[in-house]
Amino acid sequence: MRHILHADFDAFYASVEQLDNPELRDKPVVVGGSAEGRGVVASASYEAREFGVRSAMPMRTAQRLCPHAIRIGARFDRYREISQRVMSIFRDLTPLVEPLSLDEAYLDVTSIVAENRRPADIAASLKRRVKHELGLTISVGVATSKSIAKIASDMDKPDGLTVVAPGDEKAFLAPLPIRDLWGVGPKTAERLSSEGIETIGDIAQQDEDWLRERFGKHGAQMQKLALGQDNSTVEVRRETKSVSAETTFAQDIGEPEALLEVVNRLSQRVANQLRRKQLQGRTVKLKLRLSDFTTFTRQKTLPYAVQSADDLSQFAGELLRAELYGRRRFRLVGVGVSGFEQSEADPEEPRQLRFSGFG
Ligand code: DCP
Ligand code: MG
Ligand code: MG
Repeated sequence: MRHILHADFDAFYASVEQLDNPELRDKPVVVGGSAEGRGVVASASYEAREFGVRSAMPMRTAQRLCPHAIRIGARFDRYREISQRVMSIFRDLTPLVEPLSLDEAYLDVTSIVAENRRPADIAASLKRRVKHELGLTISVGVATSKSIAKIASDMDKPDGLTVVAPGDEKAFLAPLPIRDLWGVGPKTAERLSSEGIETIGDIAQQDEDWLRERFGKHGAQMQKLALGQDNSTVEVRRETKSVSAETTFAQDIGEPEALLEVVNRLSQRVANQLRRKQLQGRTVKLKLRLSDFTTFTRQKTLPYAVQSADDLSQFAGELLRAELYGRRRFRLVGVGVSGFEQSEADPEEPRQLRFSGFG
């Protein structure tokens, strides 16, 4: 049996702002873009939530619901810094940490439980340590699987600690709405609802063939989860050291324009990945394979880090041009980036604390 924790900061961005500026404590705070700029709420303090303000809501709506809320532009560098600190506290407890986003992670504490410590005590002491060292609260769910731990961490926010004891999984899940189940999106929830299935318990009780007919493999999977059967393991992600994309051609290519076009397309793909991972790198790499299968790379290290497709295709393109001589033809082209620095905050967002009351 596994013992898994899911830990998630309460009102992460908003709480960090309240931590850094005591004047904001106990006040409704929303972090996100301005109403004038059609911004949305990224995070709302629990004080703001009392007025119905929620994440992903247009800032304009938040402003209407809670006119005295204080809006602050996001400071991603600061949130990333806190995130790194909390992840290192988690890793102090166990190396088996799987971050899901800046503010949450799964922890596999099975081996610690084996040392005769109760899962609930492990979770409580983790919460204390985070509070003590970072001044912020996390909510923690404790269960025998990832999917249930995640649901549990959300049950008693903020500053929650919810333990689902071994054997209680099915009963814990039964009354919950189906959309709480892992992998059930709004569409599936709607289809299930139209068939009269509203709770996770309803799925657990359904005939498996009935679910399979309507939802295929996903139906069977949903039922397993609904029954509390989830064997997925905590995946320790290695730090990304490089990001790349490559393509092999059906027929070797020698034409410079066609090759540069491929480099552009690959640069676009790499840039998208970098943006998603919030990375930018100083070393641009080009990988080439000739028609005789000789494979080699060329790289260039820049004085500054790049992320955009334009920059990548420019530098990878330069590397490529230097290789286009004779009658060389290529089987494969790849573009990659390494030498990471964390990317700057979104330029749309002000980097400094900015206060603007709504009134
Ligand atoms: N976030 C965002 N846009 C969203 C949801 C979240 O930018 N639609 C950002 C801001 C959040 C952070 O991610 O602070 C963490 O997301 P959570 O879903 O964990 O939300 P919070 O931590 O803000 O609140 P909760 O107490 O519900 O966890
Ligand atoms: Mg959170
Ligand atoms: Mg979260």
